[in-house]
Amino acid sequence: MMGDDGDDATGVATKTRARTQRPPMYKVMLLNDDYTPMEFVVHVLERFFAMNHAQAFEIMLTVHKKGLAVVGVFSYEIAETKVAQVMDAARRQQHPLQCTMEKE
Ligand code: TYC
Repeated sequence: MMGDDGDDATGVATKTRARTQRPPMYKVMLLNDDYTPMEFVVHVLERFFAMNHAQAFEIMLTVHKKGLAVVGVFSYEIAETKVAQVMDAARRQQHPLQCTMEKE
């Protein structure tokens, strides 16, 4: 019979194996702007992305110099939550900081 690990019409034995599906992952990115204080960005990275001060400072500087940086990769729901937390904190402090997500 044709199909999984059978002979196909050419007589060549073929095998197909069900592969484990991994859930799609999403990059969470921070965007640079001219107004959000550096200390606020560092604080956000420490608070919502579990970074220590040195890591947070380094990523903040990368965003500042390059325009954006990936700050983490998460499942859809976690990524959505992180973006919402950052955008909420920025809005409450009236900073224009932007955070977005993109499928990996
Ligand atoms: N460019 C900002 C400044 O000079 C700092 C900054 C860094 C803003 C990272 C946003 O995602 C950002 N105050």
